[in-house]
Amino acid sequence: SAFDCVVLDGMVVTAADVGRYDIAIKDGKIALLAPARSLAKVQAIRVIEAQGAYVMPGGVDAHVHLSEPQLFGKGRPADDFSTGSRSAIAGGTTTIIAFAPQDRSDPSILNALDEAQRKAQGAAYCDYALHLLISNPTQQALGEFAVLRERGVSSIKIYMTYEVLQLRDNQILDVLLQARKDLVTTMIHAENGDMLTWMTEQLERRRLFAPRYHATSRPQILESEATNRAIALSQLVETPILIVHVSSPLAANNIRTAQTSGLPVYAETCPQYLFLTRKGLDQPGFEGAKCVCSPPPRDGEADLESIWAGIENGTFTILSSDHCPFVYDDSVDGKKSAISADAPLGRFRYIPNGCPGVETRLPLVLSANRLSVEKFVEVTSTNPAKLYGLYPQKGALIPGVSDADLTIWYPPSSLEPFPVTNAALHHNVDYTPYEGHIVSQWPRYTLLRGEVVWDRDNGGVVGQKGYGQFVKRGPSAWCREQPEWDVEKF
Ligand code: DUC
Ligand code: ZN
Ligand code: ZN
Ligand code: ZN
Repeated sequence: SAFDCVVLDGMVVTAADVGRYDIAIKDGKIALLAPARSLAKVQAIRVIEAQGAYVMPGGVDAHVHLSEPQLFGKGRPADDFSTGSRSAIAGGTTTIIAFAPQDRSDPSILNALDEAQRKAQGAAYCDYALHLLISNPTQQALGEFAVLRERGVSSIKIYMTYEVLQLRDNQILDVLLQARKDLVTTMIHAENGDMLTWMTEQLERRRLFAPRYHATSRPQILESEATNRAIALSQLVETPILIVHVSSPLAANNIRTAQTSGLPVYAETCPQYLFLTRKGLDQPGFEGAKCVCSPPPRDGEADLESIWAGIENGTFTILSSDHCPFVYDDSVDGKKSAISADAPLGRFRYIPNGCPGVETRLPLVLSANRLSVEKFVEVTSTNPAKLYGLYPQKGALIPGVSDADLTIWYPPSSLEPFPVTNAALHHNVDYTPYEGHIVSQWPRYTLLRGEVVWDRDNGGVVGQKGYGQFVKRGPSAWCREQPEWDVEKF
């Protein structure tokens, strides 16, 4: 047969263009993009009729937590590489980048990488890459950045908060200088950890323990201060940074100002900062725990609006899920771990920080009908691929070059709008913070390297566990080889 698969007459969307095309697939790659209906009669093992439907490069979700040990607080992580990646393909995402967390007592970072690769091996439904999460930047660990690069890991994440993860500014500078040398991209969780500890003490002294005080404990100033400091540190070392999961309009403003002055500062936001507000933390009883993530959902519509605007104006380079799933009801003997007799609504400091979202990311954002479809593809697929060195294998539809990873939607208006329900999702989590949100779009098919792995109307998840492969990454498209950093120029 000439081709393995042809997709006919879709509205093919890339970051640059929308148009009616046929797509032919051979040996897991995009083989041809041809005028609509011109491939209607070619031989193919499978033909997918996509008339009027958006056809996009598969989603790339660059921020997913799977199979990580619980590092602080209480609660039980919910997804492993198998259940998390299954959820990804059901929501149109074909590549995820997950974290390999360094154990703080380990002076090396290579054990973390081995461990994550071992957990993912044979388990994944989608392709995956890894970021190294560094909590102890020893001389040994810094010296291993070159090995990371050889092993296809070109990014790391560090934290400015959480007592067990937080780096001091001098440690951040060490990391950034090494990242500059080895063309590694540094992702920074920017919240001021000391302010958080202090605010938590202030609240607890007043016996204010309920889930809603999670947001009170982390006002925007924690995020905007740390964001400014991260920018200053990267400016000193003259190397790019990426601020992850930005929730605060104040922080977004700081990032925008840095970008306007020409600094290589990139930023990520997430659906929780487009759709959730702190009202979600005010639900009765312990329900508010379902919206506990960090940074927290902000005050109201105006905040959501300014995060949308930041996507439109380019402040945010990427839109990731920060899928960080924990079991809501982790009761043992009828008691949830974050609830005690003296705090019947639970103690916010023990509620693990994070919500699930790898499956709902694309449908929620596309259904909001707020971004142009090109912008949607740019921030959910093309830019994450470029930023993290996966492009143009991922995030593009370039014949002969790109993997045949596709998300094929229903023709617009052909689905009756329906509410998101956790029962219909494919993760291993007992809730979604988006329960009841109305969506009007959902992926009809997801193709990974030419194979249909999700067929919503015919079997659902039809891909095989273990079909997903580890993808080695090169340096970021926005990283440049630079001369040695020179302290004397200051
Ligand atoms: N940071 C993340 O990236 N995910 C969840 C919690 C957090 O603090
Ligand atoms: Zn974080
Ligand atoms: Zn995260
Ligand atoms: Zn809601």
